[in-house]
Amino acid sequence: MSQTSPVITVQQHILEEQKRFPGSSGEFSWLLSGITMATKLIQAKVRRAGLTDILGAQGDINVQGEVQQKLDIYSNEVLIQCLSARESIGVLASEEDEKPLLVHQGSENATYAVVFDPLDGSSNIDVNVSVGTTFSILRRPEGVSLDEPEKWVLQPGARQIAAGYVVYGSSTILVYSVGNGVHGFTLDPAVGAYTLSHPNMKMPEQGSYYSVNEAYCDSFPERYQQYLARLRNGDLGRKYSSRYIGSMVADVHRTLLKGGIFMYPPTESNSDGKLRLLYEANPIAFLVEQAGGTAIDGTRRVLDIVPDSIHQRTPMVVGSQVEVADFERFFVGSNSDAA
Ligand code: AHM
Ligand code: MG
Repeated sequence: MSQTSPVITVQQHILEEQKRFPGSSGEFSWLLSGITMATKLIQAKVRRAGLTDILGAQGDINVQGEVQQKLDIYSNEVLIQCLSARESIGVLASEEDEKPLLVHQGSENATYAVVFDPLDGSSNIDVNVSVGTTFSILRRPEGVSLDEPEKWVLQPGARQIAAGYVVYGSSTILVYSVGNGVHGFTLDPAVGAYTLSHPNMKMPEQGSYYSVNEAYCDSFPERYQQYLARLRNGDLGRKYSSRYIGSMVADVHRTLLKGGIFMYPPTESNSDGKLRLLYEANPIAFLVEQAGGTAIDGTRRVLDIVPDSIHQRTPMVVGSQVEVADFERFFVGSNSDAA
């Protein structure tokens, strides 16, 4: 950024974006400010992990069957506290909670559901590796009442009206879209403001990294194994290098900036992969498409999947156009898709 560039905070940006919606009342920007506030509180705790008694497992197992870290629980509570005070929000659905929460301020007229993974990659917390938060915003479907919270969130990702993530990495960055491009804001810790640093992010058409947990390669369906061999062999016109952090948000953020492909395929023990459709795959797919990339579940567009349960998982293949198109083209007609 040159010294003469104007400083644009995320709040200013959201207000500008909102002008595109005629008659908008400001409640949507108020909602997003709840997310920015919560993620600032989470990042403050993440930055002090190790100094405070916040590292390690809480001892409980969450609805996904995974050990909850103390920071998972803290992040979940902070998001719920910051968002349940926004009267436009009726439903909150978290990866950490078994059922969607009908927030008590939700008036009859509440319009939005917010779906989130409060702390993605939390098994990496204890070793100072980047973690993140993902969020997705949906409008309450026509005719659905306040006592049917599941129906608020069981919608295909194509209906998201906004989505984003925050990476708590070497700096804290918030990346979001309301369907008008993807924009990144780096948190300036000196003033506590998210400031526009990556306007209108576009994925390169092709990258040179692939990102997948290769330790599971033998249990991927054959087409994934063959595709990885194509990347390694230079069949896409270049030799690929591998990068895998094990925090989806951080792996996807790199893929968004540098191009390439991120995959979490089906495995023998997990025929739908590991990542959750509502909390992880949908917001990421929304952002990747907005940035010019592609997101599929191996065969279908992620955003077209109609969910039937709130914690359902999906395989994920997301990335630059060239890599994902090759995956699709090379395997058209392949009958080796079974996990
Ligand atoms: P989490 O939401 O419980 O943290 O799990 C999701 C994480 C992703 O961030 C990451 O891509 C994946 O789990 C890593 O899983 P694996 O260790 O099987 O590669
Ligand atoms: Mg997660």
